[in-house]
Amino acid sequence: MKTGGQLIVDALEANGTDRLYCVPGESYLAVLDALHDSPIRTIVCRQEGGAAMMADCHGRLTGKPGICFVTRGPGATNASAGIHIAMQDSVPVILFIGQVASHAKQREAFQEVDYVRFFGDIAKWVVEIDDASRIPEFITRAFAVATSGRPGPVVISLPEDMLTSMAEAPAALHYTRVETSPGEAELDRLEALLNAAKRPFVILGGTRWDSNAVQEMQRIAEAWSLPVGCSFRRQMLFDHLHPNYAGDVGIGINPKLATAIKQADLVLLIGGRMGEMPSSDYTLLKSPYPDQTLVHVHADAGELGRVYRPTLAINASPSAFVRSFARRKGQASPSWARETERLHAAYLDWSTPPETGPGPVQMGLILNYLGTVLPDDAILTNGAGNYATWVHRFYRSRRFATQAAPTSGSMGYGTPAAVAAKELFPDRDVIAFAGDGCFLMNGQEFATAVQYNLPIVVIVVNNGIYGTIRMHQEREYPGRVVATDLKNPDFAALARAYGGHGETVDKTADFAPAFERARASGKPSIVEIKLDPEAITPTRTMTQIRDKA
Ligand SMILES: Cc1ncc(C[n+]2csc(CCOP(=O)(O)OP(=O)(O)O)c2C)c(N)n1
Repeated sequence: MKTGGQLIVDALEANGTDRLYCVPGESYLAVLDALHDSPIRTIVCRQEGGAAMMADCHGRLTGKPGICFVTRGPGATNASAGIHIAMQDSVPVILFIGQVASHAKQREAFQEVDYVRFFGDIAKWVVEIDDASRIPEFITRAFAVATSGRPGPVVISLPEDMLTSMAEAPAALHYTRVETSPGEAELDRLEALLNAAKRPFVILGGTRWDSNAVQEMQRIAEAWSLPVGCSFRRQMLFDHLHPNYAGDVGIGINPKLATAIKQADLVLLIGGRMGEMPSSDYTLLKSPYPDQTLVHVHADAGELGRVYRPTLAINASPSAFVRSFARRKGQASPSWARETERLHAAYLDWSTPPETGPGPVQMGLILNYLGTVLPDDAILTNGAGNYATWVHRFYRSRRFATQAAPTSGSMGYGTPAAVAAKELFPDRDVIAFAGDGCFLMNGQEFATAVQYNLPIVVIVVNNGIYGTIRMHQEREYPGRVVATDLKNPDFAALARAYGGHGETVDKTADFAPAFERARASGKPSIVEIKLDPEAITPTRTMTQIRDKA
C-alpha cells in the first residue's frame, strides 16, 4: 500500500523522469513529500507560468515530456501560459495540478477550477484521477499521449484526498513510444512527383525531429539538390551555412524567399503545419487549396488535410520520414540546382547585417558578433517582440537542439527557457533574448538561475516601448500612441540585486567586452542593450512606418 503521492512519483520515475519544475502548493503536499526521497531533481520556480515554460523548453530540446507541478486555481491558471505554448508548438509536457479534495468539489471550494473545461481547448488531454490505484495507468498513458502523433501538453488534476489515500496499484511501466512511418507506396509517389517537378521547395517544421534526422535531411537535400527553408522558430532544423539552406520562413520573410515559395511547383512540407505566421497569413500556401503541388508529411493524420488539401499526404513523423526517404537515390543533376544555389546566396545576403542604422547600437552587428564567438551548440532562447527579428534573421543557426522560442508568439518565454536549458546542458552556452517588455513578464525566473547557479546570459533589448505593438499602432493609427510606453528599471542593477552580474551597453562597440565579462563572471547575467526605438525593424525605422501610414 502506498499513498497517491508516492504512486505518482514512482510512476514518473518508471517513465524516465529525472527532473521536474514546480511551484509548491498545499494541495499536493503528498507528492512533494514523496519527492523528498526520490532521485528526481525538483526545480523550484518563482511563478507557474515560468515553471510551465521550463517544462516546455525541456520537452522541446529533449523530445521527452517536460514535467511541471503546480497548485490549484491561481497556480493552474498561471501555468496555462506555458501550456498554450506547448499546445501551439506541439511540445510534450505533462502538467500536474493539486485539486481540491473530493468532498468539497462542485461547491466552488477554495481555488477550485474545473480543469477539463479550463484547459479543454489548449491541452491535448485533460484528466482528473479519482482513484489512486489507477495512477500508473493514467501516467503511463499521459506520457504516450504527450509524445505520440502531434505531441502536446497533458494536464492531470490530482484531488488532495486521492493523493493522501493509501492504495495498492501495479508497478508503473515505461510508456511505449509510438512511431509513424511512411509506406513504400507514398515514397514512390513522392519520388515521381519530385522527378516531375521543375521548382521544388522544402519546408521543415514541427517537432519529433532529432539530430540524426536533421543529418538525414541534409543528405536528402544534397542528393536531390533541394532548397530548404525552416518554418518560423524552427531554425535549428537545418544548418544555415549549408549550401542548400534558403532561409527562415517566418515573420518578416526575405521577399526573394517568399517569391520562390509562391512560384514553386512542389512544396514538400515536413513536420510543420504552416500556420498563420510561417505561411504569411496563408499567402505562401493558399488554404484550403494551394497553387503548388503539396506533399505534406505529418505524424498526426488529423493535421493532414486540416488546413491545406495536399496532393500527397504522408502520415509519418519527420524523423521516420527522413530516415526512410534518405534511402532513395536522389537525382544527379536536377534542373533546379542553380535555383538552390541562388536561394542560398540570397539567404547569405539577407542575413548579412547593415553596418549602419538609427542610433548608436546596431543589433545586426551584435548578432553577427555572437555568431562568430558562440560555439555551434550554444542554445538561444527568446520570447516575442521585434527584438527577436534580429535574432532570427542575423544569427546563423548550425545545429539541432539549439533553439527554444515559442511559435505561439508568447512574451516572457526566453528567461525561463534559458534556465531550463542551462540546467539540462550545463556545459553549453545559453543566451536568452528578451525585450524590456518581454523580460519583465517572467524575469522573476532570473532568481531561479541564481538559486541553482545557472550562468545564463540574458540580453535585454531595451527600447523603452512595447515595440511590436507601437509599430502596429503607428501603422494603423499613426501618431496616436496609447499604452506602449514603458518606464523601466535599471536592468544591470536588477541583475546585481538578484545576486547576478549586470552590464549596460549604449553603443555597438561596448557589446563584445560587456558580453565577455558577463560570460566570464560565472554568474547569471543580464546584458542590457539600450536600443533606439527608431530601430524597430532591420528594414524600416519607426518614422518611416509612421510616415507611410
Ligand atoms: C503574453 C503576451 N502578451 C502580449 C503580447 C502582445 N505583444 C506582442 S509583442 C509585444 C511587445 C513586446 O515588447 P518588448 O518585449 O519590449 O519587445 P520589442 O517589440 O520592443 O522589441 C506585445 C505586447 C504577446 N505576444 N504575448
